[in-house]
Amino acid sequence: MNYRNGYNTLLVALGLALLAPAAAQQGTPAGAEAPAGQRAKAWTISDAMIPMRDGAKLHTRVFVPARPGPALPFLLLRTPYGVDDSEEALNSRYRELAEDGYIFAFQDIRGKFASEGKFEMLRARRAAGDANAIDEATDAYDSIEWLIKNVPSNNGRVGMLGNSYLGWTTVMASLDPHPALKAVAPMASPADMWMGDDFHHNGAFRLSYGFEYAYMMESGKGSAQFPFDRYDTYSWYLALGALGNVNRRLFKDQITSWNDFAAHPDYDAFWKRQAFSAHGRETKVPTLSVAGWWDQEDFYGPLTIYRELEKGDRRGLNHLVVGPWRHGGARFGPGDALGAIQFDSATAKYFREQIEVPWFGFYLKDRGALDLPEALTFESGSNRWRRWDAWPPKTGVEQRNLYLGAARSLSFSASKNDDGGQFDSYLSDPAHPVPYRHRPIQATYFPGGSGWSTWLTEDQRFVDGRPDVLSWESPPLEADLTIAGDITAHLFASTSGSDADWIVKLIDVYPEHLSSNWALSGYQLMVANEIFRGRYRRSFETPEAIAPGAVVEYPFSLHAQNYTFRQGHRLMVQVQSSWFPLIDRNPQTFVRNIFEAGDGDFRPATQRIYRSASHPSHVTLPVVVSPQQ
Ligand code: PG9
Repeated sequence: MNYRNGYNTLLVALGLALLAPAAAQQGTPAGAEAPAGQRAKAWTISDAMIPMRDGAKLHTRVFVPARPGPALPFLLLRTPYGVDDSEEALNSRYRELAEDGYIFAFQDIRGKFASEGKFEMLRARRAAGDANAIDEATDAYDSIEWLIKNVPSNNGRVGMLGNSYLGWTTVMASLDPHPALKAVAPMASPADMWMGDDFHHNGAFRLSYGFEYAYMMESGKGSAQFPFDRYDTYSWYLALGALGNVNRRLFKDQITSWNDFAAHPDYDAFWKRQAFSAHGRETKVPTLSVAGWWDQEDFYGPLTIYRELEKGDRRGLNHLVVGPWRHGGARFGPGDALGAIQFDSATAKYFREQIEVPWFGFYLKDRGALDLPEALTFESGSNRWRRWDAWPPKTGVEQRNLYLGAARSLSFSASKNDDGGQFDSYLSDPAHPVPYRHRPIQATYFPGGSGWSTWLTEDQRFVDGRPDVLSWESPPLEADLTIAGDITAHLFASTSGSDADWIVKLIDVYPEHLSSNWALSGYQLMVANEIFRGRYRRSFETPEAIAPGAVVEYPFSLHAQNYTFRQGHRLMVQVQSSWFPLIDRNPQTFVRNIFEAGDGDFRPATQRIYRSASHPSHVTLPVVVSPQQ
């Protein structure tokens, strides 16, 4: 990928503007003429500084279709990445919606780019009853109020959408909605940064993302890349050593989010306050949560938001769509492939044309009937869309345990053998952590192109042969096997250390002889995965050391999937104890706060994975026994 393409990919992945926004003029009313360079044929573009209730003004760029026509609804996108500043960007990323006829408003959130105020990473909701407080919901409310009063020819209705951070500002707005907010479609919104989204998974710190993103967002008002001195960040992070070196050598306490990571290693009030919760309220704004099965940043988020909103959805306003996408992958391109994996149809285009356009058309323009099931998921492998009346499905699915067996076998029958030797073991050495994707590991959003966005579909054979990665494999399947719903790992493991990370991957192994596509012969495609940090086995709030040598059960979610393992393919489970530098290295010696561990605390440990009758490590699969549609 050349530099320019890589740069565009980076920007698109983030939902960023293609150029820094033109300086906004204070008090410029929407509808005023934009400078000549920005004047567009199809749109009248104007900048406004919209006043919030506390006096801060937020830069907003408004695109009104130039051709006179009926009054139109707004689509509002609130971003920390700089507003879309060109007609071309609008027409490419939001083309289907733009062609359908909307007034678009892109807004820089507080403290970013041309907006006033202070940026706060994922600003927590204001305390109930505090009338003077502000948060993303009040900023959205005040913006909507201003837009419908000041932009001519609007129909008084507003929709919100956006990917990831923009999805989150959308979701926050819908919890305390302005009455004009009639529908939202948050894509890949995070829900809980400690439990399962960008910054941690089950408390294991996402080092490369946390470090690079915090620097990108908080080293200035715009976006900046950390200046790595090398291409392969694996060796850079390894050379960095203990996490305390970040502030000592680099950040000097100036990056707020990094300081928060270090001050709040456990699941304390800081993370709980920030996490998404509908607080038992009735779901009032129609919400279409959009997720990607191979989202490398926020997959936990949209499914959690859907689940939370469902609890208060008395009027059937809450829906879920999951496609075979990477982070934000439904927003652009056809979506017919991800990395080496083909899906036989243009899934992202289908979403934009057949789901998103009708969704907003129905709620904002009173158009048509909405032919949308409760949940719509793309079933990769068989490569077809499935409609569900509940997610996860309540009927037609049977929970079946896939057991790790002797001689690295994998089957649906548990071992009957209970002698003490029923385990496999490996040495996990923090000095040689397992790379999470093949090296060189470019910076996450490296301008020259990065493997980040598709790493979840990488062929796992690149680690299969390592002595510190164990694989268990089934015989070739005699018939297709489809799963739909939540997958759970139940690991029985011991460590010679006093803390440990456990990574479990569920993998589809393609047949060795695949003459229809040699590039996929023997391919190991990760279908589900997750990490569990052993110290949190009893409590996410209060970590505890693990007794060396004790066999401990670790049940944890590998999240949801809808996938068909084809006849002739094999199932595989892989287990390892590091995933670097995606996840920081566990010292494997219990220390109260890993951000304060010294270099000497990092020690090798021998890990045992048990597969006996009394300690039957397994993965529970939601096997479809009678498909709905
Ligand atoms: N995954 C990104 C993010 C969202 C919210 C907080 C931190 C990071 C994003 O793509 O916006």
